[in-house]
Amino acid sequence: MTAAEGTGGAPPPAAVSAPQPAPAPGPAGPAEAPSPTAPPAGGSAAGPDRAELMDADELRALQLSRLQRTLRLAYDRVELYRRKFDAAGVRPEDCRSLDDLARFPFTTKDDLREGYPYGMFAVPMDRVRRLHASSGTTGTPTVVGYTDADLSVWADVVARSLRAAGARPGHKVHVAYGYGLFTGGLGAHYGAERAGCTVIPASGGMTARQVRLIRDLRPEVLMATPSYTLTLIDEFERQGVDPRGSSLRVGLFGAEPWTEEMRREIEERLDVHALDIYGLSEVMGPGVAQECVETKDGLHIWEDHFYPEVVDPLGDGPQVAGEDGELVFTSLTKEALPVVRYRTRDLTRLLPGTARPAFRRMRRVTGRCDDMVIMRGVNVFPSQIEEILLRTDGVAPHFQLHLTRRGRMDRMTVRAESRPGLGPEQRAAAAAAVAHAVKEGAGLTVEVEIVAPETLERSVGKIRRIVDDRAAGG
Ligand code: DLL
Repeated sequence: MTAAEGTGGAPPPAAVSAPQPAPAPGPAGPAEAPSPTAPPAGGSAAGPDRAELMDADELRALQLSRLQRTLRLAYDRVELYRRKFDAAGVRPEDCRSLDDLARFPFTTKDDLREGYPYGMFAVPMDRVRRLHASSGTTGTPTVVGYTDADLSVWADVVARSLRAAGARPGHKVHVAYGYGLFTGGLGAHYGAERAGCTVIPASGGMTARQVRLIRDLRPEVLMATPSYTLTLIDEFERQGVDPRGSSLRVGLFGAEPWTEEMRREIEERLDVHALDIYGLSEVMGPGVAQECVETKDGLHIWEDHFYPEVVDPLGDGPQVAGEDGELVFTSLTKEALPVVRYRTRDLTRLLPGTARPAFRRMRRVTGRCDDMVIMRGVNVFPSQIEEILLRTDGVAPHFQLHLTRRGRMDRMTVRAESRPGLGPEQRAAAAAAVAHAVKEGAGLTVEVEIVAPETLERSVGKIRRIVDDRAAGG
């Protein structure tokens, strides 16, 4: 379904229209206020908030004052920042324009790990109201903290994201992001409440029950990873129910890379507007950036809270203007865990704003620097393989990339499921077509196995696309 088309059936009220006008900011304008993204006085949870109505100059001025405050907070309260700023020969007062930020040192996940668990916190623990943590599958976990004000800003930006996606007060939001230390579930939850919606806190897993809940409780909005959404769609079909007939109209999908081809697949099979939501726990959680339903052209970054840069992923080098690179964020309002030039490892590019003109957009994240597989000198991202698979007849969007090593030779096997009802010959033909397209498109020779439907591992949360057995040698 494109933005221009209807939602099919009887659409819920204003589920896909642009945000409704809200009263202009009061005489105090967009100056600092206790909750700067709350709806303007007299406004409603349905309309854009104060910051969304700013023009670019107003936004830049607000960003600079917030940036100066953040740098000061980081320097005064967090030893690691003080050390790094001193080593780089910069002080908070050296930041007189937004461009001056480039003089400050980057922060990495390793810095957060070094400070584990609370070393990077800028407030006393009695002001920290909640903790979240990364899973720590790749080393020491990282812990992030939020003050009351941080939690309120987070709810505001997720509420703003929901509105941008077309959700309205009174809509029911089925949250299938995991609840717990992962920021997805609770982040979505409080944002949906802030937006005046009714939350269904389903969390991940128990898929058959989730489908039952969706059928019975009739939510208009789904928040889930794109891969889990596919699992839900398959379950609808397994139960003999047409997912297109569900009450769902809009989905906010994120927490993992996905492609335009996957958007098309979800929109066709579920009859929803499938929109991208981005975020990361170190910077906040979901709601750092959101795609608008009326344009579907990448994600507007909520720049009044998160200042973006894109830099050369391979070095500390200068910004790659207007080009793909590594996304870097500086928090502008966070209290408990301010981050200065945090390197996300996510690859994207910055674009001018469209549906929210003052806010820059980021193109959808195609992958993380860490997810890039280098095979015989060729770089390839799982998202490139996803695009190819979804363009191949008979191939379902469930796949895994299996890496092995024989001698000194790396090999990749693409394992993908066939669509139901595909015979052995058609599967072999599909495998050959995929291998050919990967060779043509990515320059890589791979083996392709098209396996029976329902044989690959299903995701409940973030999907694991790469199984790397190269160290095991087999
Ligand atoms: O995944 C927060 C989140 C929850 C975002 C729900 C959206 C929806 P982390 O677990 O810290 O936080 O993982 C952050 O996930 O650096 C990206 O690599 C990836 N990621 C998040 N959103 C997207 C997206 C949450 N829309 C990491 N597209 C990030 C691609 C995404 N990758």
